[in-house]
Amino acid sequence: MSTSTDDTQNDTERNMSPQLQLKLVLLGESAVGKTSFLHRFVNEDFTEKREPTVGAGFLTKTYRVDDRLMKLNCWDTAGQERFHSLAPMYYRGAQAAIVMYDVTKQATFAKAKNWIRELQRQAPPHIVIALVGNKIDLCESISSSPEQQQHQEEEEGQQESTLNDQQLQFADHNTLHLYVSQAVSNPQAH
Ligand SMILES: Nc1nc2c(ncn2[C@@H]2O[C@H](COP(=O)(O)OP(=O)(O)OP(=O)(O)O)[C@@H](O)[C@H]2O)c(=O)[nH]1
Ligand SMILES: [Mg+2]
Repeated sequence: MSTSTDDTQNDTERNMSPQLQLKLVLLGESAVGKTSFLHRFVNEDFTEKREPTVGAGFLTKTYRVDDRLMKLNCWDTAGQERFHSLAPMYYRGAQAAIVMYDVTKQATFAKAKNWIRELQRQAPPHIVIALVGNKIDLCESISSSPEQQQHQEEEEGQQESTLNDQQLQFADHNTLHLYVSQAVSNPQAH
């Protein structure tokens, strides 16, 4: 499968209307990296200092799958609590959801679990949910330096080096796709 963004697609693709459109919504605690992940995915870039999203953002990505064009309409929600009540507007009618947490902050995983429960109660019944632990690059830098790891643990509490048993069991129990990602340098969740 080859992919192309709206900015880079060639003239032929530009003149073809997509044969399938999918709605994707991103949910998760503020600052876990939703907007960064989406910009990495769509535009293949990363901005160090990004302002928190207000309301929601919208980006599209067009895929070519064999002879068909598929357009992904991505709604990037704001994670700050004051925007929580807007979320149903964005997951209504969605075929897919990415629920994101920060692998270095356990509290953001608790928030992700709440989003999953809300989706299970209120989103379309056949929605495909992916649970994504972002900022895996921070785990790699932690494990490369024990002194730095100890310093960060003291500052931020217990660090998670990678996916822990609780996260794996929760994903398994809820039959969720579970991935890790790093918006900082890698376009693919892996
Ligand atoms: N090291 C590292 N930093 C990241 C990564 N992804 C995002 N960040 C940083 O984390 C901060 C928050 O990222 P955002 O993408 O704005 O987070 P958000 O989830 O969209 O936040 P809200 O819009 O408030 O919901 C920014 O300073 C990013 O540069 C990552 O994979 N690794
Ligand atoms: Mg954002």
